[in-house]
This record gives sequence, structure tokens and C-alpha cells, in this order.
Amino acid sequence: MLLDGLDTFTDRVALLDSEGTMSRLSLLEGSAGLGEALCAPNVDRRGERIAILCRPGREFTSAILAVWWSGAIAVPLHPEHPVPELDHVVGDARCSVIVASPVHAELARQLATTHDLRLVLTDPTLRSEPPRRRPEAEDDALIVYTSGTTGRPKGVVHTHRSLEAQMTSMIEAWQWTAEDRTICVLPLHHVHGLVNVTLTALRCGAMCESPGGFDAVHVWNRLASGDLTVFMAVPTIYARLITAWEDAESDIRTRWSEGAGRLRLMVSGSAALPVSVLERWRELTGQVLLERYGMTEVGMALSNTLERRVPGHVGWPMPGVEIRLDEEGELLVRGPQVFDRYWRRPSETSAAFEDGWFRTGDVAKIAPNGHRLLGRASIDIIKTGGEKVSALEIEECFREHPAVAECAVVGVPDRTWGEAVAMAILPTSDADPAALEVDELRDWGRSRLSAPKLPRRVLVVEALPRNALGKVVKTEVAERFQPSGDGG
Ligand code: MLC
Ligand code: AMP
Repeated sequence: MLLDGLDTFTDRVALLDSEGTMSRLSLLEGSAGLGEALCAPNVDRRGERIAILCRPGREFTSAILAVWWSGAIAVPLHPEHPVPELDHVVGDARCSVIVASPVHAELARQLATTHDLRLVLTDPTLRSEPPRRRPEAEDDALIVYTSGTTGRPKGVVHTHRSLEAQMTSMIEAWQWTAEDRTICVLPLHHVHGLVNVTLTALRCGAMCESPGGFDAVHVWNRLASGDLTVFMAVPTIYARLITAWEDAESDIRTRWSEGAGRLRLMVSGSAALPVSVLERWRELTGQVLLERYGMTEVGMALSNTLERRVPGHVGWPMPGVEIRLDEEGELLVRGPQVFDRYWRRPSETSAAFEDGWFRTGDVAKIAPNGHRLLGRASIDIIKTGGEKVSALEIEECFREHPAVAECAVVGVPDRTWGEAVAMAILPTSDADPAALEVDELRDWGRSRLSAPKLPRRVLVVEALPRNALGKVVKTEVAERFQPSGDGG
């Protein structure tokens, strides 16, 4: 497992962040030292939930390993999220400790006060021998929050065994080795950035760069540098890289294209990859993006292969994954990668499984060249920029807005974001029209909802379309939004 293998390749570089490189040995000892601090002065943390509010790079990676050395369950938070969303996660997970980077100390202190948590700051001077006692494979390791069709985001519990199964499946399918070097531009509170990129690189002795977020010019320069072998991102990121290339001078374009052509693998996932993006990327770099399909609950389920990549298709089951699908219908998944349960939601957990198979809620079709995804069963789940958001959660929030009497949220196609959050509003009788401008609504929502949930398009209506039972007809709401090239 990941912790057991950390003392291999000890002299190799584990990661590169704004402070420079860090060897696997330093990471091993540093994380063990932080793990001790989490348990000081001799508290058994096994099974407790520890929130992580850390900068990507050495601080985040040391923190998650430290949580695991202590036997606790990691609950990664996104430091940019508004306080109400962080409160929901920390409260729902019933965390007892928060480990934070010094730059996030103030926010961590606020959360610690509200939820009565012990606060531990990352500290580069901590060092220790790794403890002998390791978590068991069946122990809970991670809770990541995901939006659903009911209520607020829920916690998806992965064990050490399910994470291990995900990592080894990806290592086998995509032939990761210790020679690989990658860059993580995705957030670490989702499986894509956390498991697929950061932990899998660590698991096989590869190196991971952490610039701390996505910046198109920086990514192009790193792709062009010759230092990287593997790159993984969501379709929106490829779309934005294409835009940045088109905005660049011709000598820069040539350098970027030539350099990016030398990576051994570029993967796209978390949302449908438009064939137009795949084709344009091939024109710019010579790389054929390998598209795969996954989900927080199941890790990576379907993937094109290194040898065979079919545009518009998501390929075949990943190693260890079993799928059930009649010709066309809801995709069901089974295998050791699948999560254990939704945190403290037994009825939602049992509703999500059918005879031991996990119901993905995605509609798929078996095609001669691999599987195709046709969409989601629920119209209330929107994927924007690779982030899954719940229309119902956004509606609930905006119903509190003084100018909003009623509202209905849908996802509408968008070239950059895949889907854009669009909201039809029936205003209150005395609503100030200026308050219904999209920028005003976004600003109002910013302190309540994370960025992907803020509406990009708004339509003021005189009535919402309803069926005979009085239920809003979302398909009709979506039709009222005229096609638009780009949500900005
Ligand atoms: C940011 N914005 C978004 C957004 N992210 N709007 C809609 N959808 C999103 N996902 C807003 C910002 O608030 C800002 O608004 C404006 O867009 C431009 O911001 P930016 O700074 O340029 O965006 P950036 O921060 O660079 O974010 C874009 C992104 C990010 C694509 C890098 O969204 C991202 O990391 N997405 C990936 C999410 C992910 O990891 N998903 C995997 C889930 S796991 P304003 O008003 O402030 O200008 C999973 C399983 C699997 O799905 O299969 O992998
Ligand atoms: P999340 O719940 O954030 O993990 O998102 C998982 C969802 O993203 C899946 O259920 C799919 O709807 C979607 N998804 C992931 N990969 C792909 C893909 N390659 N094509 C289409 N949809 C995808």
C-alpha cells in the first residue's frame, strides 16, 4: 500500500512546489513527524476525521500522509471555498482535528472555533521515524464530498483498500513508472487531482509538480519544458490551453507545440471531452488525448487504452472493474475500487447499490468502438468545468435572495465549461432590476456557494414552465436559454 511503499526510492524527488524539490525520504520523515503532532500528547486518532486545509505541494501531501500515519480519516477541504461550504463539510464529517498550512491559519482557526477542533499547523521542522503500526486495508482512509440530487453534498468514504485498488488499476492501465513526472493543476478535494495525479504518482515513485492551481501559460511552459511525461486534466483545461495557444505569438506557439508533443501520455476526464477539443489538441500538439470516465464513488471505471483511443468514446473497463449495462441504459459498476458508503447516510448508500452493483446515474451505450456516455439520468446534476454541482442546492440558495421569488437552475451547453449553470428567475414584485444582473447575482452568491455553482447565465421570466402537478419542467427551462458560444 501507499504508506508501506514510501520507503522505496527514498532518494528520488517526490514533489516540486514553490519551495523547490522534496525527496521521498524527507516526505516520509516529515509526514511521520506531523502524524506524531496530530496525536500529541498520546491520543489515539484511529477512525477520527481530520480536516486538511493545506496548500498543494509538500504541505498538503505531508498532511494527508500524516493523517494516515495517525490512523485517522482524511477530509480534504478547498481553501477557496466560502465558509458555509467548509462548515457543512467539517460539521457533517464530525471532524475532531484540522491540519492547516500557516497561510490558512486564520480560516482554520475560525473553523476550529466553530466546530471545536484541535488545530495543528504544518511545520517543515517536524521529523520522525514512521510508526510501525499501519492502518489496515479495510480501515476508512478518505472522505470526499460530492453533490447529489438530494440535499447538501455528501461524503464518499474510501478505504485504504479501495484507494489502493484505484491506484494500481491506473498504474497498470496507463503504465505509470517511477520515471514519470507529472504536474497537478487540479484541486485536491476531488479524486481526479488527489488520487489520479498526486497519490498515484507517489504510489509508483514518480514525481509530481504542484504549481498550486491552473494557469494556462504556466502549464504550456511546463509542457514545453521537456521535464514532464504525463499530464491529466479536465476538458475545460484543454479548451483553455487551446485558447491560450491561439492568443500566443507564433514563435511561442511553435515552442509550446513541439514540447507538448514529447509527453508520453495526456489524459482527459471528469466530463465529456468534445471531439472538437480532441481534434484541435491533436493539431496543436500531435497528442491524441486518452479519454476515460470515472466518478468519486468508483474511481476510474472506463478508459480508452494506450494503444486504442476512439474520439467521443470512453473505452472499456479499467483493470479490476466490472460493469453491467444492457445495450443502452444506466451504467452499473462493481469492483474493489468502489467506495464503502456515504458517510452517515445509510439509506442513500443502500439506494445507490443494486445487488452489490453501484448505480452511477450515468446513461451509457455499448458501441463497436468502446462505450459511449449519453448523459446523466438526472437533469439536476450539472457538470461545469469538471465540477459536479446540484441544481437544487443552487436554487435553495438563490431563493433567499431578496429579488428572487422563484428560480429554476439548469445546465446549458457551453464551449469552455462543458455545461454552464443557467438560472431562470421569477422576480419579486418590488425587485430592483439591477439586482438581477448576472454579475450582481454572482457577487451575492460568492460568500455562500463555491465558484462553480454561481450562475453564468440568467433569464428573468414572468412564469416558470410547470406541468399539471405544478412541478417545474426543467427541459423547457433549458430550451429558453438561447445557444451561446461561450460563458466566458
Ligand atoms: C472556476 N469558475 C468556474 C469554475 N471554476 N465556473 C464554472 N465552473 C467551474 N468549474 C469561475 C471562477 O469563479 C471565475 O469567476 C471564473 O470562473 C474564471 O475563473 P478562473 O480563475 O479562470 O478559473 P480557475 O480557478 O482557473 O478554474 C477553472 C478550472 C477549475 C477548470 C481549473 O474549475 C477546476 O479545477 N476544475 C476541475 C474540477 C475537478 O477537479 N473535477 C474533478 C472531480 S472528480 P469570476 O466571477 O470570479 O470571474 C471526478 C471524477 C473523475 O469528476 O472522473 O475524474
Ligand atoms: P464526480 O461525481 O464529480 O466524481 O463526477 C463524476 C461524473 O462525471 C460521472 O458520473 C460522469 O457524469 C462525469 N464524467 C466523468 N468522466 C466523464 C467522461 N469522460 N465523459 C462524460 N462524463 C464524465
